[in-house]
Amino acid sequence: MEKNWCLSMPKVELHAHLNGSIRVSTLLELAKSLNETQKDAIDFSQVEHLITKCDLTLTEVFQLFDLIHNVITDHNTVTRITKEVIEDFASDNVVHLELRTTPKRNDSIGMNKRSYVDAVIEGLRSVSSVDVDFIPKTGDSKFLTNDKCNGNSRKRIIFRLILSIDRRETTEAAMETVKLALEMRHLGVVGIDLSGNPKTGEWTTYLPALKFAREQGLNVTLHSGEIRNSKEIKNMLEFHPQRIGHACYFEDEHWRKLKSSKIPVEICLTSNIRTFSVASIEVHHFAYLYKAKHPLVLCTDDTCVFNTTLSEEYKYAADSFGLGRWEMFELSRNAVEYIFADNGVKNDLRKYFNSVSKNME
Ligand code: 6MZ
Repeated sequence: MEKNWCLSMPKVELHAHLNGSIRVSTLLELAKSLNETQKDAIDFSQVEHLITKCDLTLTEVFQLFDLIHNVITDHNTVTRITKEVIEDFASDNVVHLELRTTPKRNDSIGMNKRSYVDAVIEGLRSVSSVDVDFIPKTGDSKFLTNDKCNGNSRKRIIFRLILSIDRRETTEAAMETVKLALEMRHLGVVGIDLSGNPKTGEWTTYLPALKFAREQGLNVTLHSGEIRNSKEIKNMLEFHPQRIGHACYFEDEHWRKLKSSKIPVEICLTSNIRTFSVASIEVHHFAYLYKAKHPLVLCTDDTCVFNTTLSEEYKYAADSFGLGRWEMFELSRNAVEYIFADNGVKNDLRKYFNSVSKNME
């Protein structure tokens, strides 16, 4: 499959972590300058080493996240990386982006979860090269399909935010994130994600916050089965989230339950292969779920950490599983059905995909 064709196809990104999607050049620039001003604050050679390493174990991935978090510590930097990440996804022809991030505290500079998310919102407000729609409106949205807005030349992207609970957090911290998401719904926060090192923490710790999120009408997506943990996968499926991320170590009983519940799966091919969560692309569960017509969506996970783009993920799928242009386009178009939004936004996206479909065969 030609790279340029995958680039030109409109795409929907539903599983991307903000700090894992930082521009490589920005990460290196910030790490270098931190290393120059405070030598002990960061090991620059370690950042360079991990960022250029082809395959990273999950342990190394989480070491890299710790290094990234050592660099992204203040509001201005959070704002900057958000702006750049949105611009990068828009350049890749992503027309709907649900970005997720873990609200963080940094007491030394007065950062709390709320001010962290405010800095993210500031970042998306500051994007100027692309038109960004992030305030949910009731009724029909015509953001992508209304040609009168700005002529045809400027790119447009619908942006929504998902707040992540890190598996290192306590029940109280998880609850604080859910309450924050509820307060910020009018600013485009649409859901809650559970992520973080899968070797850390217990399902029961986050369950009260996840239940509360769902009771209050927030969408929930869970990282599930990145490592072998049969009991947790079972519990997660019983919780019935709106979407599931990864699903690598699912066993027969989990597949049965997943398929009967029709929970859409966010598939991150490069991430799964690079972290050895799936032994090889030939045995990746994408093929199994695709053949079964189970709802799924291709995603990047962390464009910086895994050195990928959504176009490259589509090309990887097409080349690995022998799919043609029309099948790729349909895969991309179907993702619209799994976004965390009401019919107003979905209809806009459906119409948009229909309008470009004739160029996609
Ligand atoms: C689990 C992951 C992840 O939230 O600081 N994260 N959690 N599995 C993965 N697959 C490799 N990739 C990213 O973005 C970085 C954070 O996202 C989660 C981790 O908690 C990581 O610290 P934010 O913007």
